[in-house]
This record gives sequence, C-alpha cells and structure tokens, in this order.
Amino acid sequence: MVSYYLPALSTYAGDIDFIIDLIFYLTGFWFILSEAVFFWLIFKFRAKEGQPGQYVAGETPEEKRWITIPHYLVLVCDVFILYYAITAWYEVKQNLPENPDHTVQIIGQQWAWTFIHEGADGEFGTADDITEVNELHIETDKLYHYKLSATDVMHSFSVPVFRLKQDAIPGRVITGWWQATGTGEYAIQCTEICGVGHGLMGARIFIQSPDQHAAWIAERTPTALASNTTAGKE
Ligand SMILES: [Cu+2]
Repeated sequence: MVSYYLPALSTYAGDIDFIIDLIFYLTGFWFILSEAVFFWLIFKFRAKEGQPGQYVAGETPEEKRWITIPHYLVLVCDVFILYYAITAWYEVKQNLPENPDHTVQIIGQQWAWTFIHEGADGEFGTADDITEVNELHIETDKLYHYKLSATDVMHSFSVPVFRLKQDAIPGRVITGWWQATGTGEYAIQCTEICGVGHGLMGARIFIQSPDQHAAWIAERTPTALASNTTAGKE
C-alpha cells in the first residue's frame, strides 16, 4: 500500500512497508470494530421514557470480559507486529552485509549534505575522490556501506524510497548499508530539526544503471588522473 504512493527501491523497503501495512490493517480493524460496538451500545441503551438511568461500575465478571477479551486479542496482534518489527530492525540496522561494492562517506552539517566517493581507485584519501554537495550518485543493485557523521548538531539522513532513516551524531561515525533496486532521481531529506535552515536541507539521490554510473565517474575524474601517464610527463 505504501509503495503505491512512494516507490520502494531498496532490498529492505518491502519489509518496512509490510510492517506499516500490518499496523494499518490491525489498528483499522480494531478501530472499526470498537466504534461499531460503541455506537451500538449508545443506541441500545439510549434514554427511554420511564426508565431510570443505571450506574454500571464494570466490576462483575460479565462486564470485565468486555475489557479482558479484546485486551488479550490486541496483545496477540502486538506479538505479530513485534516479530516483524524486530526482524526488519535486525536486517536494516544490526546486520551489516560484508564486502560492499562501494562505500560513501556522508557528512551532515548546517545545512547541507556532503557525499564523498572513493572514485575509480576504490580508496578514500586519494586524488580521485569525488565530493558532491546535496547530490548523491549511486549505482543500482550494488551493496553500499555508508559512513555517516555530523560536524555540528544532530541531523538525520533519510532516503524515503529506500525506507532508510539514520541519525547523524557529532563525534560518531555510524556505518550502515543499502542496496538499491531501481533507477531514477529521488529525494533525500534531513529528518532531525537541526536549526532554522533545516527545511533547506533537502538533497537528491540519483540511482543509476551501471553504464550511467561509470559515465558519471569518468566525467568526475580529472583528466590528468584518468590517463595516469600524462600527469607525470608534463
Ligand atoms: Cu539537518
């Protein structure tokens, strides 16, 4: 249901959507049922001519059943929600698939996102690193690790189409992962109120096909590095 409004473009997005749907249908069921009973009771026990009102304390076993039976049934629903929630949490946050194809450093600051890629050589701290502000170009289907930090206050890195949200905390580098399943340009948002410019802290993610991504890396690699002979000779 969620993916009808917002594409689900990571390997774990479907599991998050399933939990949202599950909670929606379970709470929707209990809402409709309880309102129906509520209005039925109001109608059935409405004021009648010549009949005095009655004080019901809800202390007899027959009366208490109206509370205890639904209570236990709702608890059973909670067990299902907790099971799927913990499973998804483990998959997205606790589990870190090894041997990523790429790693991206993500830095939040008032009020922009900076993304640093390893570049063609697959190593950080070298001349071909690619730094972008408010634009994140990634390759679909590849396993990415991100290393998220903040330079000033708390921010929160959110990619709605991935169903990914992770706080960025000054003084910490938080590692997480994603694996995209589609292509296209989508929103990145800061989802932590981080100052007066918080609303300006939107960025874009470009999920690219392998060809598009290779072309982007080539375009962003300085020509002197791309043909490594020319740099030394001139
Ligand atoms: Cu922010």
